[in-house]
Amino acid sequence: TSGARVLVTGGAGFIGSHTVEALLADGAQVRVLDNLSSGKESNLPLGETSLELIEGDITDRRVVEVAMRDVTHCLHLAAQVSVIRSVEDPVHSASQNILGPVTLLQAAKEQGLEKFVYASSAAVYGDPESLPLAETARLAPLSPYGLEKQVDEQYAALFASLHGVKSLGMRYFNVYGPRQDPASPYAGVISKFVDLLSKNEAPTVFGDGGQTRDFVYVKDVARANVAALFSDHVGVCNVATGATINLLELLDTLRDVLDSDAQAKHVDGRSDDIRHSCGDASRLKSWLGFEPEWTLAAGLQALAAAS
Ligand code: UD2
Repeated sequence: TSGARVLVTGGAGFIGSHTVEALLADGAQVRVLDNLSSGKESNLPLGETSLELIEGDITDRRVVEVAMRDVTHCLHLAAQVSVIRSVEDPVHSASQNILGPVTLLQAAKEQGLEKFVYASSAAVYGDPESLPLAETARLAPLSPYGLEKQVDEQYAALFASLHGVKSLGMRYFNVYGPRQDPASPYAGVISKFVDLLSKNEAPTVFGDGGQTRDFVYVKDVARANVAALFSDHVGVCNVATGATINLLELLDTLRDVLDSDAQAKHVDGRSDDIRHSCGDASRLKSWLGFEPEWTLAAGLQALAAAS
């Protein structure tokens, strides 16, 4: 990593800011491009001399050209991150989540980057036919957001064959950890439950709570991103643990961690909800030599301590 000059778009956001910290700790020079629509300056150690912040939008070609100057690697995370908003305003979502990556890929080609790593999502799979989900599974996204990520993967593959841009798309499963704002449009169930239980308020469970998810701690995701930037592997890769927990078990664990006895309210299930999700993590391990360091219990403890 030393000698690397890395552009991180969305670096002031949840996954981005943890990855910026990991890159700085490894000795990289980091430039963040963020429009601060959901990211925050306070997420970044802005006093560090190896860190620079450019405030601007990924769909602005001139801004992206300037941000890409002298860069050797790029991690593209900036996006319209809300699945719900992608349904309500698919035009804005496509502009950020399709034109954004295309703008970055074109700049990556012109800059001759060593590696372009970008955020995809488990949302590309839709409702799984069988579990765990390997990267070869059928893609059937259920939202504009998921479709945008699928299109991004196709653009990245095309830029590889047309122009030799080396890229790796990271299909994140359910990421949790500090700095995921419980009030934000992309807040996951863990940040909401931690927020409510720590105030001793009742969380809401959609449906019977038997839904299962593959939760990945954000510091592990940050390590996977760094490994991806400096690996020769190209294509797509799940970022998952291969293990799952259901919502009722999650609530039990959280009650222990937070010393709360708040009972959940059950309401009707979300019509768009997926029952079970679990990622096959074998490619993550074989390609990136990656094993999660954070058990769910340890991650929840750390999140509770930071909240
Ligand atoms: C995740 C991703 C989303 C997309 C999608 C693709 C997060 C935050 N979201 O959505 O971006 O990639 O996967 O499949 O990682 N729930 C409750 N009560 C609440 C909130 C949620 O019961 O207050 C349930 C919800 O119905 C679902 C589960 O918890 O069964 C997880 O919900 P989520 O919103 O954290 O994430 P998910 O898997 O829908």
